[in-house]
Amino acid sequence: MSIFHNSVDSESKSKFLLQVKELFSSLGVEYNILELDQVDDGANVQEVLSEITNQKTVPNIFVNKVHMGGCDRTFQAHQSGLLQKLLQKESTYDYDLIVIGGGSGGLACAQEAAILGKKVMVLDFVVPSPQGTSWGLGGTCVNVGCVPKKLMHQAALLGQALKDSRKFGWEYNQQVKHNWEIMTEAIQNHIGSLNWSYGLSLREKSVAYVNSYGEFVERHKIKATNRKGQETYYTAAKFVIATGARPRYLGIQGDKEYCITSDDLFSLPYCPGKTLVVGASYVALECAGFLAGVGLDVTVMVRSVLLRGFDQEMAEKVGSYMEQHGVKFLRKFIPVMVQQLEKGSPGKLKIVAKSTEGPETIEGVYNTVLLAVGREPSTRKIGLEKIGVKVSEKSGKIPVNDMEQTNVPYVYAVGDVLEGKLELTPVAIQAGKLLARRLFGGRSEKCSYINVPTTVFTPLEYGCCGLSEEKAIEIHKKENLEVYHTLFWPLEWTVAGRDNNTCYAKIICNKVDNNRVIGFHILGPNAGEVTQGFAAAMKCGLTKQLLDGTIGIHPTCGEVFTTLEITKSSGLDITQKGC
Ligand code: FAD
Ligand code: NA7
Repeated sequence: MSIFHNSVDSESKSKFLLQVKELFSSLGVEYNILELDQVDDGANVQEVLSEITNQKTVPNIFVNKVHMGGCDRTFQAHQSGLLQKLLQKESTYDYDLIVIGGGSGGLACAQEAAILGKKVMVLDFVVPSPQGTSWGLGGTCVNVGCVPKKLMHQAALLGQALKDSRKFGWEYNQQVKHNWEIMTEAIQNHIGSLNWSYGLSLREKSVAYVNSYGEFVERHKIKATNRKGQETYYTAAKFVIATGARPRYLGIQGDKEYCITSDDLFSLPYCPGKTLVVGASYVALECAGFLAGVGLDVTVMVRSVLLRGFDQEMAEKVGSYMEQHGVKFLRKFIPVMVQQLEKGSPGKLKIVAKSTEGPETIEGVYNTVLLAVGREPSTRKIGLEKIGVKVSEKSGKIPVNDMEQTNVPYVYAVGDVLEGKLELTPVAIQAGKLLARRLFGGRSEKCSYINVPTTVFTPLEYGCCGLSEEKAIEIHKKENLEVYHTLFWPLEWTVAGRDNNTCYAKIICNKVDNNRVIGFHILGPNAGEVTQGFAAAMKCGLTKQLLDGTIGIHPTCGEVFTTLEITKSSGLDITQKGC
């Protein structure tokens, strides 16, 4: 691509050049700029240019030797798809796009690019866990993440519903117990059907799916190695890295031999029994919650705080509900050794842990030790160094600009591999889809990583959107904020005789911005369902006044947000009276 320009041009003209450069960069196009006022025969070139193109202004742009015009014409051509056609003309690559990783982000991007008429390949390969677990197409969410996690959470909720049901008149005499094998088999069958439908969907869209491990070997070229070790090479004009992340290990004696991670738990062919969960974030607490919910003896070993990064008031409430409902917490301890006492399904493991605050060590015996101590992005063994893609040394994550483009223009990345972004399925999907539309569909929308809602599916669910109270204070200062909150008692819990001062709703408002809601937090049943709608409202600029003017749906949990009156700063009592 060639752009002819004058470096001394007015600010507005330079702005045009900048826009064109940004467009080409976002499309991964390499270009040359000739500053006409900085070369000896610039004036002559300018004259010849105006003769052959009938255009006197700069920037004057050529794409693959075809005259495009100025800034406006280039953008029009991008929108109509003409620019992409011209760019493609000279492509000698096997594919327009190769996506490495067939998970949430990779599949979304590949399918969208194929819908837009591109020749696309996806490589997806699961390296078995140290325990030997592997799975099918679709990535973490479908196989070892959101889907089996939510289904196991549902199994636990049904157990609670069974207890409640007696109060609602259900009579049954059989002894109620949970069968791990039946649950796991049913969930795995459902996952199998999802794997199959992903494969079908790729075929329908003519995306080439290769079940091989992909790694870069040189510019625009990858090596794909299948299960049998056979190697095939493919080239593409553009690449998307969507390789996701895998559970981290502790690096202590016995961890890889004897411990399992979330990669193994959801297809474990036997009930894990008495379980120690190491870690205190998202994954750890969710797993601890449903394991306890299906009747197991569960202990959580916490290094520092619960749910780091989340609102700490909410995190502590999540923990205290779990504690009241049978989960034990060992706070401020880290494991130092895991030893096998007995083989079996499950066997028996001895774990030694030391205090983070002093010399104290403790020991415990468990059937299963589940490590949930964070996730390592799968970026270290995919040849990124061979093509010069920068990776954060510390985190292994890939820094990208606001268009998911790495420092190498023809290489993009989405999902869990991204540095500083959220590790959530809908985020990966949105980023992947919008990236394909920008690259091949003449669109310009970027993925917004702001006000992304999420829910922690602990026994009492925690939904949130926007800032935690700590972060809001850090950014906006305490004096500029008003926090409204209340405890509430879901109607369904009243007859069931369940805790009446446990569910909690809180919003954080920015007083100097029209009382805009900048943090939304709910602890209660169906928190995810409640949070989703309010997240849309926050995208539209929700304020306290708008919430007050919204009529609630009675009787629901969500309606509590339409009647919030008590501010935290008032110190007034928020407990619900009566039982
Ligand atoms: P992935 O979905 O991980 O896909 C990457 C794929 O690439 C994998 O199949 C991998 O095997 C493959 N791959 C890796 N390297 C290569 C290679 N070199 N060649 C070929 N293929 C390769 N998110 C939510 O939004 N809601 C939830 O409730 C939720 N729950 C979760 C629960 C658990 C236990 C976990 C672990 C995660 C959860 N997440 C949840 C997070 C969510 O699963 C991830 O954010 C999402 O899957 C990331 O998508 P991705 O496309 O970046 O990567
Ligand atoms: P996170 O969110 O990275 O949390 C890791 C947890 O593990 C956190 O509680 C850590 O404690 C703890 N941790 C980390 N290292 C250790 C060691 N060495 N010993 C004990 N405890 C440790 O990971 P998750 O797997 O829960 O979730 C990752 C993403 O996957 C999440 O965003 C979801 O979207 C899905 P700390 O607070 O650092 O003391």
